[in-house]
Formats: sequence, C-alpha cells, structure tokens
Amino acid sequence: PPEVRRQDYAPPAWWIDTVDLTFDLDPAKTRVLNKMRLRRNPDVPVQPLRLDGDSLNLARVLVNGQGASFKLEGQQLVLSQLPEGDEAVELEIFTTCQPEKNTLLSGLFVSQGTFFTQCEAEGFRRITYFLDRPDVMSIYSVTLRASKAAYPVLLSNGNLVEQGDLDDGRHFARWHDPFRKPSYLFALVAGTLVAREQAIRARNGKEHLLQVYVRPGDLEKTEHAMQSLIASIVWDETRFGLPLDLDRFMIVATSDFNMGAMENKGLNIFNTKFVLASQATATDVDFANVESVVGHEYFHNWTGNRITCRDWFQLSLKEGLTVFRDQEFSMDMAGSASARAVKRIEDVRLLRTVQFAEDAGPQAHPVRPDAYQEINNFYTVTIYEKGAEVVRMMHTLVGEAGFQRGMKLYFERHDGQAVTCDDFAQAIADANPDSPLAQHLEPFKRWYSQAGTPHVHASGHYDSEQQTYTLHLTQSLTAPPGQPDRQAAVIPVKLGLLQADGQPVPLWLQTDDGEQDCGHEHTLVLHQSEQRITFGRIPQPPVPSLLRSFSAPVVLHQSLDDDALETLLQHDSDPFNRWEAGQQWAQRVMLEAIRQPHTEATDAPARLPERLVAALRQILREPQLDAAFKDLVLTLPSENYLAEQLDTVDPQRIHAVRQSLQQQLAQALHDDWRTLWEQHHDTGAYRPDAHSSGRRALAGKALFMLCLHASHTGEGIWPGKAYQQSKDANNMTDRFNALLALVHTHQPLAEAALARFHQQFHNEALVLDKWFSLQASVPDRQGDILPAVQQLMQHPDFTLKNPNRARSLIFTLCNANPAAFHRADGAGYQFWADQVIALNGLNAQVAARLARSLDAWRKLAEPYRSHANAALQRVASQKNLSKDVREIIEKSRT
Ligand code: HT7
Ligand code: ZN
Repeated sequence: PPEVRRQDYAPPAWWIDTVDLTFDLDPAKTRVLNKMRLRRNPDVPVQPLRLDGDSLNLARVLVNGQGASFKLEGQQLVLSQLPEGDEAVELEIFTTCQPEKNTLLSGLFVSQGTFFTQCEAEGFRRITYFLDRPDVMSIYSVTLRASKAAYPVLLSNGNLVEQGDLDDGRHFARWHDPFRKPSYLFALVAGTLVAREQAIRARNGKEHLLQVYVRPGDLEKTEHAMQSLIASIVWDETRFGLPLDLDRFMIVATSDFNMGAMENKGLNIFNTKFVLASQATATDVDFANVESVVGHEYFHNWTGNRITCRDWFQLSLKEGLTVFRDQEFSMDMAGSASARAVKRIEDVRLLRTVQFAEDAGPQAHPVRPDAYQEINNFYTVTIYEKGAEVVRMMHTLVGEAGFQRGMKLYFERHDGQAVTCDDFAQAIADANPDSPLAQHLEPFKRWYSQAGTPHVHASGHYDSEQQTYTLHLTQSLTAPPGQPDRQAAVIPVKLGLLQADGQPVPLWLQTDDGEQDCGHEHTLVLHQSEQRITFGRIPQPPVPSLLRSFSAPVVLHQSLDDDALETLLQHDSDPFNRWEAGQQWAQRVMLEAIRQPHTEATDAPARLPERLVAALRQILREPQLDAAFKDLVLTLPSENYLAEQLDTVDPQRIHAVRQSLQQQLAQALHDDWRTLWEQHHDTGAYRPDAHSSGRRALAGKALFMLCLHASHTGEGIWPGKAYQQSKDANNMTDRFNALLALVHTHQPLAEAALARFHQQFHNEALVLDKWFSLQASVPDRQGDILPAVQQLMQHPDFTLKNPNRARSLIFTLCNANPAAFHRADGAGYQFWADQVIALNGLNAQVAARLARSLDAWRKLAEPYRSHANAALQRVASQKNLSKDVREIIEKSRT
C-alpha cells in the first residue's frame, strides 16, 4: 500500500463552506443526501475536485441542480468539469451505505440497535463523498429521519433547530452546528436512549444544558460521568480560562467502540467503559478513568476542535496537549501533593513500560511522524503519552504562568484554524521570549522529529577541598541503522541534592559571574551532548536526586549504591524520586538474578536483600505517607518493564524471578501485611476519591500478599477472608480485589468465587469483561493459562465482535501476561496469529492493535524467537490482510 508522506502536504484545491446532510436511517440501507457549497481555493492552481469515499454506493451526482459528469477513480469521486471561476458551486451527492454490516465500527454503524458514527480519522468518507481531511472546515446542518418507535432519540452536533413527525411512523430532527469543523468531528446518534440532564450556569452567566445519554437501565450509572463533566468545565474555565462555547453538550455511551471515546463537537461518543460507573459495578480505577476520559474529551473542545490539526501528521498537536491537560486535571482533582505524585508515577509507569518499548522497537516513530500507510495505526502511546511529555517539558521550561501566556497567544493566533505542532511551540516560545524554551526552540523541536528515547548518563564528583560537587551529564540517542544521526535534545533535568542523613542541601550554583542561590531545587537545561554543572558550599559528599518528577522522557543512567538509594527512598522531598529509588533498587536485584547462570528458566532464582526489605518495611510503617503511594512503592517492576531493560529476553526466567521475589515480600513482610489489611480494609461509606481509593488499593495488596503467603503454607484463614470479601463487599473494588487475590494465588476457593461472581454479574457487560480479563491474567503455572483462555473463548458470553470483550480476554493474555503468552512450545504465538487473522476480517483496527503483541520478537531468546517468527510469517502470508494489519506486520518483520 502507498505511503502518505508529511512532506507531500498540499493545501486543498477546494474549500467546502457549508454541508447539508439528510439521513434516512435504516440499518440495512441508509440513504444519505449530501448538499455542499464549495469554492476553489484561490491559492492553488485549478484542478479537478477529488472527493474521498470508502465502501459507498453512489446513486446520483448533481452540480448546481443539474446532472453532471464524474468518474470513480479507485475510491475517489472525481469531478473534472466544474466551473473554473471563483463562484460557489452547489454539489448534491446521493449515496447509500449498510450500517448493520459495518463491523469495522468506523463511519456509520449499529450497536445494540442504535446508530452511531465514528469519523476520526477517515470514517466520514464511509458516510458520504467528501474532502475528508482535517484542514477543510465547514458549517454543518443535519437532518435525521428514522422510525420513531425504533429510534426515538435523534442527535447530531450543535443545536436542535426543528423536530417533528413524518408519515409512516417516521420522525425527523434537524441540527445546526454554529462552529466550522473538519469532517472527523461530525457525529450522529439515533436510537432508544435516556439521558441524565443538568443545566449549569457558567461564570459569564451563560446557561448550558449537559446531557449524558445511555441505554434505559444504565441511567443510575451516569452520576459520576455527569459530575466529571461539570468538574471538567469548571477546571478548564479556572485553570485555562477556556469556557464552554456551546448551548448543549452531549455525551452518548456505546458498548461497541474501537477506542475510549471521541470528541465530536458537542456530541462526544464514549465507550460505555468510560461513562458507566456505580459502586456495585465499577472499581476505583474505573471511576478515575471515567473522570480522566470525560475530561480528555471535553478539553478537546478547545485543544483539537476550536484549533485542529492541519494534517494527521500533526495528530499530537491535539492529542499530546490534551493528554497533558487531562493529566493535570486528574492531578488537580486528586488534591494533595502526594496524590498528585501518585498520578504522576502511574503516568510515568505507562510511558516507560509501553512508550519506551514502542520507541525502541520496529514501530518507533517521531511524535510528529514522517510517513504512514494507515493513519489508524498512529494513535499510539508515542503520539499521546510522549506527546504529552513534550508539552510538559515546555511547561517546565516556561513555568505555569508562562505556559498560560503561551496558550493565550496560541488561541489569539489560531482560533478557528487547522495548524501544526510548530505553530504551537512557536506560540508558547513567543509568549516567553526570555525562557530557555525560546532560547533553544529549534533544538527543542527535535522532540517532534526524532524517534527514540534519549539516554542520559550522570556522574558526580565531590571535591572535599573546594567543597564543590560537579555533575557531569551526557546524552545520546542512537538512530536505527540507515537513519541519519540523532542530534542533541533539549532536556530539562530537575534536580536536588541530599545529605547522607536525607536533609536537603542548599544549592549554590557556580556560574561565570559568581554564585547563584537556587534554593533546594534547580532545573538544568541539558542541550548539548555533554554538560557540567558545579555547586559550591557543599560540606559532605551529597546524594544526587536527578530528573525529579520525571522532568523529561529519557532513560537516566547513574550508579547509585545501596546507601544512596536508601537515602532517596526514605528522605527525598520529591515523592517521584522516592518511588524511583525503590524501583531502581528492586530492578537491580531482579536483573542480576535474571542474568545469573541457570539451567532451567524456572530455577530457584533471586534472593531479596534484607536491607531492601527493611527499607520497604519502613515505608509501609511511615504514618504520614499516603496508602496509594505505599502501594506503588511495594509494587515490583512489571515483567514487561524488566524485559524492556534486557537485550535478550527469556520471559519464563523473568517470570520466575519476579514471582520468587513477590513470594519473599509476602513472607518477609507478613506481619506488616496483616496490620495494613486490618488498618485499611474498612474504608466506610464508599467514595471513589483519591484518599479512600488509595486505602482500598493498599488493603487489596495486603490481602493478595496474605493469600500468596497462604498458598505456600497451606493456611486457610486469609483465603477464607478473601472469599468472604468477594461475596460481601459493598463495592466492586474490594470485591474484585478479593477475587483477584484468590484467583491469582491459585486458591482452592477461586473456582467457587469465580462462579459466584459470574452468576451475580452476568447481565453487566463491563463486569463480565473484568471476569474474563482476570482469568486471562492469572500467573502461569506450567502452561495452564492458554488452555483456560481457549476454553473461555467458547463461553456463551464471549464474542470477538465486541472490542471490549476481545480485549478483555485476548489482549490481556497476549499483552499483559507474558509468561502465559511466551510459551516454549510456541502455542501462545499460534493462538495470537489465529486471533489476528480472525479479527482482521471483522475489525481491522482492533486486529492491528493485537498485531503489535509481537513487536519485540527479535529480542526474544530461543526457542521463543523462532516460534514468534513463524507466527508472524503465517499472518503475513494471509491473502486478505487489511492495510492496517499489513503495515504493522511488515514493520515487525523488517
Ligand atoms: N480523538 C479520538 C481518537 C480516535 C478514536 C476514538 C474512537 C474510535 C476510533 C478512533 N480513532 C481515533 C480519541 C481521543 O483521543 O480523544
Ligand atoms: Zn484525544
């Protein structure tokens, strides 16, 4: 398939000023009349009009009311004989499509009897012929006509201007969106839905109607989504000065959806997973995700919708910025400094486990890619999470007030436009001319153009005579073979120094002009491949705390001994680096054990050093620390993260080492786990706030550890308590944590608990997803999990057609359970290939996501590597491979 290249961007030859769409909705055959007013773009030489289409049946084309000649070239509709002047042309196009056959869930589709659309990135062309590109922005009017009994609710973007009955039991609704928008933000919904409604008055006195639409029966699960929407509106107004610009803002939930949610103007469409939440059915993590995704989509209204992307290479312009904004929103909502740190740790964990792996593998691409075959494959952690880190670094370099000045300038310059990542960076820098960002803008923008994760090496030298401490930092970023050398990035390194007893050291920076008082923290801007920085008045060798709050998306190498790590873990004023010290320590122990000579991968491997146990115990016993923070510190680096640190990966070995250390933590801290459970398991009336969620998380971890210990001693008290809790808990978090403790530690009671859980929740789709996912994530013992998953695929509640269900079982096994997936007999990879092939025929976007499970196959040790290669080859040799899957597999194999 041909590649689309960033360099080939050319402005459109035509503009579409207005679009008037009429839909006759029918699942088998929907008729679409598209009336457009177009005019030539005077800045572009005269050329034919080429409209994008995909899977459409064309019935008729009229130009200014007359039949017109046209050609179909591939999927495009080409009109070559349009008037050459600059006057407007009215074009009418009649097409039909088949929503009920649309299993790709892009364009117009039916989910549980309701019509939905998904147009980003290129779904609108599956609804009608159009200039389906984000820089063509139009005013839309939409008329929906459908059976009133089957589709009582008819929604589209903007304001409802008219509605009424038609003949034959049909009715209509007419919508008008006052904002110009690109086609990817178009949406319609039609079906039997009910809404939670709330009228709000904004700061400027304007009234708005907020609605959350769901299927009848789900209304009681919408309170949290509504509260999250209101909180998002208030937050964007307060922190960014950005008000809601619409009279009506609607959210609609669907259970069949390829991604999390979609920010269509005024009519956001959501995966039910990110709308529905009740104490009985949703965990604390679900509640937090609803808040964050509702926030994310709402924040797009300005960063994405009011200012959109010039082309899809600029995707991170809206996604990186909006993820940054939703991360900040969640942190502000969490409240305390330590709750903010917990959110930051969670975000960094995702970045380092998934994005760093992407950046080091065959699908690596810059935050602003240079080429793609299928744009849907580029909704990646690099575009989203690394893109957010790039925005965060800008924020660090200009400060909060400077960032707000930059955002203001960005909107002054570009409101209503389709722009580039350069335009954004320029606005932030221009609003802060004296900042290090403005000073280093061009090299800073290498974050947009260079793929890969920079490595920073740090070493310190203490001069006892001069009482100085000099930090020496170098950076490197290796390009894959055949690509041009990478140039130095601009890396903000937030740092502090600690005395051996943990006290913060005052920082006197030595400069050419003398000394500069930096308080206790300094941000060094590393912009060369090598830099030195010296601090004076240092009475003893200090412990460096570098890259505080993970101030740049880099891999930091420094050789800290156990003393230094312990000082940081116990005393650093930066909670992120406290956590990081514990992780580094545990990681070092685990990597050493993994690399130790062994005959079998599962040979009894690692020993947890007593000193690390004692340090962790001290963390658990520190009364001022947040429970959520303790839970994170006591979570060992994941198997996937450990694999990322190794050049050759033996997944079974990693699993054996991690399991062994986990077991030792369970045993060595047994008394503490018991005390923690006793102190934290009763959180009173359920509230999903950060504080009580943290308490439940720590109680859950304690219960798990106690059951894990019991699984080795044969003792039955804790499994008994867990069983009880899995039956009687008053909320899903506690219930699910108890079930997980039983199932993941292979308790005899697990089967009964699982059966009970299924019986209780068999009518709750999102809870059933958890039930499937839990079983696919059980730590493997002698290859028992793959057959269990294969059996679960035969379960009457399983279907490959529903993306959430497919993800809950198949993706969990292939992406989140390395020891069950990477089997020495290669059966995991064969299963993966079967599922990629099956999904390819149903939903290419979901299939392409699954196709990425073997991204890192070249790093695998034998026999895994050969088996993986064979599975990849089998997928590659399929005849009807979608371009989505083909692009992924081709890249994996090169
Ligand atoms: N902007 C959206 C990205 C998206 C999407 C959403 C749902 C289904 C298919 C999709 N393709 C692309 C989601 C977001 O980032 O907010
Ligand atoms: Zn987004």
